Amino acid sequence: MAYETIDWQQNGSVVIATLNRPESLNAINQKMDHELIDVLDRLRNDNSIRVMVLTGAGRAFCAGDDIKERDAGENENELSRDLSGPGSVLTNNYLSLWNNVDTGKPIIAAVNGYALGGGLELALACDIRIATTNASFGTPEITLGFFPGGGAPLRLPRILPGSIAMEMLLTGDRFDAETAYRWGLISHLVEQDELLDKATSIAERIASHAPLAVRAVRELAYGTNDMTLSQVQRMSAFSRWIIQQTDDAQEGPRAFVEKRQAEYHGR
Ligand code: DAK
Repeated sequence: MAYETIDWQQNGSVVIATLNRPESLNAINQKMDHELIDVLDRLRNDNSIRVMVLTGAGRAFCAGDDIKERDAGENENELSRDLSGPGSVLTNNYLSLWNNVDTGKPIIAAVNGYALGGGLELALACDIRIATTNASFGTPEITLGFFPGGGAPLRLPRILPGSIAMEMLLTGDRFDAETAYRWGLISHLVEQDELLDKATSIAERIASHAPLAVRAVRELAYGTNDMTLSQVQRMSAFSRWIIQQTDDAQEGPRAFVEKRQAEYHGR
C-alpha cells in the first residue's frame, strides 16, 4: 500500500519508513498521523518484517505537530485527541503502541535534521537513535504555551540524567547533535551521507537474530519498569525458559558448531 505522507521501502526483512512532507519539515498533520498508525500496524502484523528504520525526507526528521493545521483548526481538537481521538498517533500510539513493546519489533530512528516536539517524541519512542551532525533536538511545546503530550515528559527523564531532561523540557531550547551524543540521547553521530547505511547495518544485524529472542529481550527491557527486582528476575527466567524451547534456540548453537550462518525462522 502506498502512503501520501510516508515513503515505505522494504528490503528483505528491514523496512525504511521515511516521513515525507519535506516542504513542512515533515510536520505531522492528520494524514500523517493516521498513516503512521497504519505503518505501526503493518510492522506489528507482517512477519516478513523484523526491524524498521524511521527517518525523514529533506532537512528534518520531523518538526513536530503541524502547527499551521492546528492554528487553522483543521486538526482534531486537543480534548477529543486526548480522550477519544480515533487512534491518533499523537495520543494512543505515542503512549501505548509506541511504548517500545507493542509493535514487538525494534525501530531505529535515523535522525537527519530537526527532531522537535512530536518529532523528538517519535524518536524517543524508538529503540535506538542515531543522528547526523546537523541534527537538533528539542521540546518547544512549552514556548508555544502547550504541553508535550506525546511522551517526552515520561521518556526523557528515563533516557537522560534528570537535570538534562528537565532543562530540555522546561526551557524548550534546541540542542545540537554533538550535545545529544555526549548526553547519550543518540548512540551514533554520522555524516548525512552515512546515515541510512549506518541505520540499515544496525537494522540488518538485529534482523539476523532469532525474532522471538529479540522480542523477549525488548519485552523484558521495557515491560518491567515498575516491577521489583525479584519480579523481573522471575520474568527473565520465564522468558529464558520459553525461548529455550524454540527451534531457533537449537539452530543458533548448531550453526555455531557447523561453522555456518544461522537461519532463524521465528519459531
Ligand atoms: N508545522 C507546520 N509547518 C512547519 C512546522 C510545523 N511544526 N515546522 C516548520 N514548518 C514549515 C514552515 O512554516 C515553513 O513553511 P513555509 O513558510 O515555507 O510555507 C517550512 O516548514 C520551513 O520551515 P522554516 O522556514 O521555519 O525553516 P527554518 O530553517 O527557518 O526553521 C525550524 C526551522 C524547525 C526551527 C522552524 O521551522 C520551527 O521552529 N518550526 C516549529 C517547530 C516546533 O515548534 N515544533 C513543535 C510543534 S508542537 C499531542 C501530542 C504531541 C503533540 C501535540 C499533541 N497530544 C497527545 C494531544 C506535539 C506537539 C508539537 O510537536
